[in-house]
Amino acid sequence: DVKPTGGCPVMHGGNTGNDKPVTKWWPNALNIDILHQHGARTNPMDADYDHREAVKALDYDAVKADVKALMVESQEWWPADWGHYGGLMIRLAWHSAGSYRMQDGRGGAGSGNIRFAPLNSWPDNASLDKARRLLWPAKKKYGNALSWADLIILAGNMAYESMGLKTFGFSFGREDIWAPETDVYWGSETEWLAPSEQRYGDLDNPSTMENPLAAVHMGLIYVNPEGVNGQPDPARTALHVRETFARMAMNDEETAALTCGGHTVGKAHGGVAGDDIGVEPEAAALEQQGFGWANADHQGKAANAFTSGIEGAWTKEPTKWDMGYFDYLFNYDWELTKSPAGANQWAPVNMPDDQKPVDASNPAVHKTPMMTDADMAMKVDPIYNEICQKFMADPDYFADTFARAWFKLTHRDMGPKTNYMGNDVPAEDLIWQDPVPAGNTSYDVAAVKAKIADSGLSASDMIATAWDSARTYRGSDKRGGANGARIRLAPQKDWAGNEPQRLAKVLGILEPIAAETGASVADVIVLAGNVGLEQAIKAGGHDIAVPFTPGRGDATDEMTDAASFDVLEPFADGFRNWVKKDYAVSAEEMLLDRAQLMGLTAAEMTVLLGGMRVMGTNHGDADHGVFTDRKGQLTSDFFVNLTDMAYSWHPVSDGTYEIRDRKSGAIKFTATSADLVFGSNSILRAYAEVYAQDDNAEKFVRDFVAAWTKVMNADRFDLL
Ligand code: HEB
Repeated sequence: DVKPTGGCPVMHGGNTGNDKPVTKWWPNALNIDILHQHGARTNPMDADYDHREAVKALDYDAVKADVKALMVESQEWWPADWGHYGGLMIRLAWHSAGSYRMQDGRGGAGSGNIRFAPLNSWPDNASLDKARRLLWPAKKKYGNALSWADLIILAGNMAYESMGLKTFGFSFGREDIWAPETDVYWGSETEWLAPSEQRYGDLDNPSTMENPLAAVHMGLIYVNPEGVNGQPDPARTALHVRETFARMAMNDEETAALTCGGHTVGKAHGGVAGDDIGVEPEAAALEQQGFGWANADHQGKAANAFTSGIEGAWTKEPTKWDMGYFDYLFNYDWELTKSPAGANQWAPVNMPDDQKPVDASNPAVHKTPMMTDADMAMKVDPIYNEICQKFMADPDYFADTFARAWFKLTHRDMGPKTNYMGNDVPAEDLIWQDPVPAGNTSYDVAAVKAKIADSGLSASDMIATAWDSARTYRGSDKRGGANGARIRLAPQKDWAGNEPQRLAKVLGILEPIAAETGASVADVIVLAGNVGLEQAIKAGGHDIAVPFTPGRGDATDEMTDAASFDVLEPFADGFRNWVKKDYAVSAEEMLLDRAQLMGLTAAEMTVLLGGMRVMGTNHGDADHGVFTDRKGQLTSDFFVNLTDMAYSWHPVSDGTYEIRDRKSGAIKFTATSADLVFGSNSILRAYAEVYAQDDNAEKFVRDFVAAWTKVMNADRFDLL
């Protein structure tokens, strides 16, 4: 009779907690799991569930009416300020969208990630758990077709509509995830709201904030409302507002519009001591049922809620879209004070009682309004001040600028307009949508292929160019990709990763073919890649066709916000064995990051990399990782040689490796870490073995073609 040891009467067979992942012993191992999130195992929908089809069946007007109605249905368990949940819902939508950062496109409202850790428990998201619970009846009623991601943004829009702003538009179509995102780097701090120094090179130079982060502290959406590290100084805060908003793609005017228009409604909550606000949702006791920040002193009164610790409204009528924010900010002097909860905030000097807003629970009492340090920045900073003057002189201009910036904020990560759904989709093309005109589909694909094959271009030139044109795609905000052929425009045509000289040569041959045949350049680039690939497949002794779907369009310079494409520049491309320069992050980590953004699985990443190597598509035609004696043929040689014990592997001084014949000691191949990681990492090695096996030589080619086609079509939302 075997008894469990350790005194515990119950066997702990499963590793059911979160504190001891099996890989914790090797913190430097690659986190391959980021490639396998959100699959069929987490998604509870039927296997054939098609979210876009479901959304099409939604009664948009009924949903909007219901969401609008609930704004003013105050619930006793969390009463609405002034009987209107608008402010709270707008903050929910803003914080949901505001985690977006343009450097890697991660974060943002597109996936409903605010339901999960860590975002659901960030200190900055206090009380937003209540907002989502208030929306539950609408979610419950409309079901699958109304994703949380859509509902949260829609609630922000309906809040504004209900308070008198004409919004610019709304799109349905965001699809929810069902587990926390594990790929997003939110910072390395181990403490909430750790001092900002931990993520800046120099706190006085906001551009030194660690990339791709876009918030001044761990657990905040943007800046500290009390000032840099909590020290009030509006001029200094302004510089950080500018940087954090720029990192989410907002210019000065958009930033001022959003801040002023955001704080035109609602209030901050800190009228009671915050000592027992309670723990965040992920840490809360079972009986809290997913709520955090329990607010023990709340006593069912709106005015007793504690959220940020700052207290007060920004305007006289906080449930109305009006010019009240500017009236207060610019018609009064403001002095530094403390909220009842002890937070730094600004108070108006000599504001008569009857000019003040009333208490959120008791209309008989007037309450002093406030400005945060970030609001004061709108007045103190000369650039923001000038923009505010323009807004004050022209309220319609302010409303329109705000509405457009709000639409951009809440839709920026949805990709091209073809993804938009519903009856409020704006007709206007917006430059940040990276518009691409519809392409021709009625040309003779076989004839174009024949012309390409006769053009004299090498297979490797064609494959590399198609790859370069497609590899910019990132699922995080659905930007980049081959559609539009922006590889022939600035800035992409000059990126070092695109080998500008060779690119110009290849385009000089492909562009006339497009002009002659009526195919878009974008299609011809991809088709040429397919032609090259089919040649390499044939040379390798297989007969497998590469699928192609015509219809890509060609964007122009006018359709391209060139500066906003800088963030899509690859600093490394493991698939073409290239790094722009030496980085603190390893080549294999950059490869993994890119593969995740492209939406590849580990097997797809593996098969693509191994296939690209032997076809001779390395950047600059470098030899590293070309583990074959028959370069140019699509074979599984990379994996066969990688796993062959006839060789030994040796680091050399420049950070590369030599692969030597064990017996003779002769150097057979050279490699980078982005090659050898497929032999050293136990998970990647498992995939490498699959493709090295004798029985999988043909599967290798099939899988390569499937993964290649996935990359070429990653941005073909027009086919959905
Ligand atoms: Fe905001 C609220 C801060 C931006 C919208 N804000 C709030 C608060 C704070 C803040 C502190 C309070 C909370 C509580 O409840 O307590 N913000 C802030 C900052 C910034 C901002 C710092 C940067 C500058 N906002 C913003 C934006 C927006 C907003 C952009 C939109 C658009 N907010 C908002 C609202 C509110 C707030 C609506 C209210 C809420 C309620 O009512 O509940």
